[in-house]
Amino acid sequence: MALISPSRRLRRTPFSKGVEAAGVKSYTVYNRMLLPTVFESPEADYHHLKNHVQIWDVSCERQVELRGPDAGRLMQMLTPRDLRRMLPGQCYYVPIVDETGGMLNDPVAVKLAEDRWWISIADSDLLLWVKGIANGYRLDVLVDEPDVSPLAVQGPKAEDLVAKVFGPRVRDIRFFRFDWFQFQGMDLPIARSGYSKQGGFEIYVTDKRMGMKLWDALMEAGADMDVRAGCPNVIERIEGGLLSYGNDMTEDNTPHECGLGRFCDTATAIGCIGRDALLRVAKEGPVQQIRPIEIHGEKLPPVDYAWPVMAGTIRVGQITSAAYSPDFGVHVAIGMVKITHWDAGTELEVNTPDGPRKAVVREAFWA
Ligand code: THG
Repeated sequence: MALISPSRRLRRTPFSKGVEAAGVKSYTVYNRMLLPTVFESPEADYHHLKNHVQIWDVSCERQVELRGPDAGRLMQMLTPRDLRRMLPGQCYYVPIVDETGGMLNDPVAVKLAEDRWWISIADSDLLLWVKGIANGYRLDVLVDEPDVSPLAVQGPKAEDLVAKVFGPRVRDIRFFRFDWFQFQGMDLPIARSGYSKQGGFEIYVTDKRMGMKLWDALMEAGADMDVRAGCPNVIERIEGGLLSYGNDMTEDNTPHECGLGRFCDTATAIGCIGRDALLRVAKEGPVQQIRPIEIHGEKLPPVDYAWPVMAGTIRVGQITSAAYSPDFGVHVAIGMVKITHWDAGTELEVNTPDGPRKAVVREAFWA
């Protein structure tokens, strides 16, 4: 592929210098920002992530901040997940839907205080939707994108590394909770979360001028742990069943089709936009749903269009993410499959750019 032309529209991050010094080999664009995708190779990065610890520049997980007396009310209007029991210090994975129940984003909501929230967004222009709702309903809330850039520390040695820099109190942070820490005068929320199944933390860096100071401090503290720059790894995240908005689902899909029905409390999420539409799909159930799929044969190229999934001559779904997994010895994939063919064990065929391949619906790759 050709190189990408830098410009002001394609935002660099507070950690871009560190990423470049570490020898980043490729980027993607996410929320109009650079997101590294490969350092050594997808396979080498994968093995390293599963055995050691990596520092990820995930600044592209931009925050939509809600601030003011109506912040909580607005947050509940945006998601069908019931937020009534959510406390400051908690993070929730929340589907965000439009008035038809179509997925607009699948962010992590971070409750900083009753009147202050961050929505840590996936790749869609959610800020515009949220500003539109806030203004259309005349809510008493400020909505903007603050100077906040998440830096993730992921891998089995992540806790030891983050504790070395921020102290042993990080060990007490539970999954999808955060606590506040200081770094050179900056107040930072650190959450136990991240876009991998290897465990780790996300540090929400609240002053871009401090980005490289923190990057360097983590690299230095991790020198004896084989710390490396890394990034969300396509193989590991498919094995883990982590969805990618814009790839695995779009505004054409309901949360139930995405397997996110467990994050929808349509009966109790009063005031949520799209609730009526979701009440209907929750009752009837989806007729297609996301499934883990294994694909056999020689190594395939990255998925840059939906690969048709066939049962004989009938199209019964599509593959939206796939990568060869060294640990499983097959391609692990994520696809949307019709109800008639979605049971684990169902044998199918995928029309890949390299021709037809045998495939099997799986229960999960990750236990
Ligand atoms: N962290 C933060 N912001 C993000 C992401 C993140 N924004 C973009 C993108 N990732 C949003 N999408 C996801 C998808 C999956 C998860 C988090 C964000 C995730 N899922 C876990 C799972 O499915 O096993 C846990 C879900 C749960 O049980 O609550 O972590 O990664 N800050």
